[in-house]
Amino acid sequence: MKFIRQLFLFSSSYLFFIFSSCTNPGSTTDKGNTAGPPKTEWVKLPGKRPMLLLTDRPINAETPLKYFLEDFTPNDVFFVRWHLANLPPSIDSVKFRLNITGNVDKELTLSLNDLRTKFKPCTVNALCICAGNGRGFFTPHVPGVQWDNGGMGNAKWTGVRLKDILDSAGVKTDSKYISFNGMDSPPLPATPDFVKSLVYDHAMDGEVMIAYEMNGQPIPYLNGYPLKLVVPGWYGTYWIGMLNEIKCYADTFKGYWMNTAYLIPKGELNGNEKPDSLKKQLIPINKIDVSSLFVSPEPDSTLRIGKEYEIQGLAFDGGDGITKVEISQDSGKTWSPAALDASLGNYSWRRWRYKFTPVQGGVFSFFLKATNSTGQTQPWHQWNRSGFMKNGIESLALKAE
Ligand SMILES: Nc1nc2c(c(=O)[nH]1)N[C@H]1C(S)=C(S)[C@@H](COP(=O)(O)O)O[C@H]1N2
Ligand SMILES: [Mo]
Repeated sequence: MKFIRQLFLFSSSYLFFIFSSCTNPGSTTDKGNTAGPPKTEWVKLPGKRPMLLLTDRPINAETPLKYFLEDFTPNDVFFVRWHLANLPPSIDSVKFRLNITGNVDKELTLSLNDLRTKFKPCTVNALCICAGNGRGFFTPHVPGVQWDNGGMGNAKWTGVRLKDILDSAGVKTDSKYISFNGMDSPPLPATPDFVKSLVYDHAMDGEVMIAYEMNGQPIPYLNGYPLKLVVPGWYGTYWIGMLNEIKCYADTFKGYWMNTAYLIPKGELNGNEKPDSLKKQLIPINKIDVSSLFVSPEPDSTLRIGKEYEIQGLAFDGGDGITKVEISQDSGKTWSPAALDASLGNYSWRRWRYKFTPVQGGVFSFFLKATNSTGQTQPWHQWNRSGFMKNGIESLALKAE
């Protein structure tokens, strides 16, 4: 028997559980493609359809794989990832203010109405992917939230350019770092607040934005209502939700979530290192690596001999643009191209399709590899101690009868 948990956000940020004995609303095959721990616990979060629960305090929940057959991930199944359990019980859209302080000519306090009316709106299609997405597939196993492939989503983000906001505060040109903080807070004073930073040039590149809409709707509470920093092409850890504090520094910004957590081996392709010889030099995680995955048919599907199927999936990178997706049916000796859907922009994921007709019974194994416009592609094996940036080549085994 599978359970759905109802999770309510209770006053002053306590969570309150009600266990109900509903049966599993989705297929039991929503569990990723290769190994990895199967997720069998479903959760009904406020404003969401049933999703797969990873942890409940703080809330972490992933998107069932079947929703990745759409160009954009619906807001009500978009994955949820928080580090700190204390979320404000409610946010007043009229009283809410975004503050810009620090190394600026004039500190700014902006309402949501100011953002919508005083600045030029902009829109980008972009993938938000957790750095730890796919961590559950790492061998050897690494600690951390054990995501399958559902710790990501593609959305159309609308808001204002961060550059326009910083310019309007008169950010000083000797600024080195800009930091971003949201309204979530640690339940224990010993836990550092979740604050991230970007170097000045990146923050001012005209692409980083402060979004107030996701897929044409206000950002859902659990995805960071009312404002989310959108850092196209970079891992989700920088996409600060419930954003209400931006600070400019003439000096270096230092903080636990920049200098201790979310680090990857320096100068190594795909963040690679070996369990028995860990790299000594580490740097903050940054741009999304080239990767791809199978979405359909799901791994334990049985195909009919002689029938034509369309294998479908996704490929993405940090914004250089996916140019090629290939499938191998002979363990990588030869590769054939999959058909790419039209590009939705380089920061979006790109869907692909591959026709396959099983001519006889048995098990068919497929391997998948994406390449981007700079020629970067995926390695056979990828590993690091934190389970970040998963991009080892995926396989899919399908049975035909
Ligand atoms: N304020 C705040 N913003 C945050 C986080 C957080 O814990 N607090 N988590 C980050 C991480 S690691 C990810 S992957 C994305 C996830 O965004 P989502 O929950 O909207 O899918 O939010 C980022 N923004
Ligand atoms: Mo993340």
